[in-house]
Amino acid sequence: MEISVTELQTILNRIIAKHKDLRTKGFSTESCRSMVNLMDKDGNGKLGLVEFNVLWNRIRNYLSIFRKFDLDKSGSISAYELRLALEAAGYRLNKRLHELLITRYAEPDLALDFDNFVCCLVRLETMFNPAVTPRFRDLLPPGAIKAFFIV
Ligand SMILES: [Ca+2]
Ligand SMILES: [Ca+2]
Repeated sequence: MEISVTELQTILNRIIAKHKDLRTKGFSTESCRSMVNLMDKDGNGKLGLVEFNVLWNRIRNYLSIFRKFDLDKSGSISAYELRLALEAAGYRLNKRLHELLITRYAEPDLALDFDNFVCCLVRLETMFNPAVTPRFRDLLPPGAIKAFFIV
């Protein structure tokens, strides 16, 4: 079984629609495409069962982090909540990257919807984990990731 970008979008949106407490407009085609690109180890442009399972386990983990750190129960993650959530997920980011993430992923009210929160974490996890996408790391000079991301 292989899951395409469109199929992934359908699956994920069907699942998150059941969680009424989450603020989200649903996963966009673009964010599903980047998830497929990031998880697609064999490079066939689709997610096999193993690749999908890895992604799904991460999303479940992100969902529990999201709920735990949505301190005001707004259904979204504010800049302050994001910092706490990312620290809980093991990321101690410098101020610059934190602000970059907010600029890139937050809605106009500066809070992250659930789908953007997932994209943000998938992206971070990929940047930090050389086993997932060596391609990204290859673009950076040695030591750049640590220097940039760690406080
Ligand atoms: Ca694949
Ligand atoms: Ca909140």
